[in-house]
Amino acid sequence: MSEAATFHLEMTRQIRAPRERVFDAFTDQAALAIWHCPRGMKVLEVRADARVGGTYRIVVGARDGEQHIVGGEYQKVDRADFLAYTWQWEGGAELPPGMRTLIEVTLTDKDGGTHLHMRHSGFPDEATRDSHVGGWQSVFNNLSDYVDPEGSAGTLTVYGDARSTYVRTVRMALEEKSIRYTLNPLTPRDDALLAHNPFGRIPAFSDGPIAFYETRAILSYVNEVFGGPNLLPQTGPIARGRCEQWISLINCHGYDAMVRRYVLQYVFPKGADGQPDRTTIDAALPEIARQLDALEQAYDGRDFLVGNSLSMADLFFAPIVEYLGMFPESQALLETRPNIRRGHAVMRARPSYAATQPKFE
Ligand SMILES: N[C@@H](CCC(=O)N[C@@H](CS)C(=O)NCC(=O)O)C(=O)O
Repeated sequence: MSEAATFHLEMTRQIRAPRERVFDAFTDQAALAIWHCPRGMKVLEVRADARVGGTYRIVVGARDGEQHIVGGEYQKVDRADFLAYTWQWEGGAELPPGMRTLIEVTLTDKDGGTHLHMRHSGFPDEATRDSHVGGWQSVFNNLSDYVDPEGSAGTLTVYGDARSTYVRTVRMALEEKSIRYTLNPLTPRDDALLAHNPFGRIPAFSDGPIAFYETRAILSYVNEVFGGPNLLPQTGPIARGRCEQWISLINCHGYDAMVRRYVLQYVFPKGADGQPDRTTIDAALPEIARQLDALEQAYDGRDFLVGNSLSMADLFFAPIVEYLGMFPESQALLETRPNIRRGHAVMRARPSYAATQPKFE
């Protein structure tokens, strides 16, 4: 190893699986083929002879077709406590050509599961070391999904009250992609939420240590790293731009008028005698009508807001339309907008809609 190579990174992870199972996931070829790559990539080839002096080679494919190839030699294999192996990228894109780094994995029993400590040493500089952090976090998310009896529900959490339209948008996206997750029903008033979103809004989202807030950002990540249907239009830049336009309209104006200044006035009435505040509602209605007009035209005889298949735009809009269908003035606005009603009927029929139906006590 190079003398100048003095930088290392250390990572820990609590994994809900027995130590033997975690250890074997590191050494078993078939297991490595399933988990040993960052989210959104695929292990294309793997060969592993996990004995001292044995070697391994893993070929990882990215979505864009690029391949990343890593290999090395096992230096210590103590089942199920400790594993050390060299790590060398072929091609030299991630590390200077030929540079070998060392990985040491220590497993201990903790809290009924396994505490994983990984030390990756031998980096030539801080920047190269730091460029490996996100990759390892993502790889260990895959490891956790693989060994945790809950699968990805042990790794992925959506934070937020199921009645929130934005929370439902994220949950529907995960359902559309058939991804298991855990819902932690924090409300915007929960102090605990601030640890996940400093602005106190829901939803927030975490994939192990990788965390996001803002619904569009969460969807971007989910769409890119998980398989299943692509939630962005695949028919070119005009369709993708249009999808972003409808999402932005909803985020910047639609939610404010339709939900905050209309629906929530009925749900949490703040007017005289506990009645909804008429002034706020009456001011919101013309804006809602204009927004619905634009969205009505977007369907243009089709079932979805953009093109002929579901996109993120539909996932943002559907939970709001559900609420608009519950109150008198918005019901009347929907009556005269048949495209929105037809689009919503199509959304209502989707399993992702039923699976995320909020309960009202
Ligand atoms: N821009 C945020 C908006 C999220 C948002 O406003 N969520 C609502 C619930 S649907 C909320 O947290 N409201 C509480 C508040 O405004 O204090 C996103 O896209 O996630």
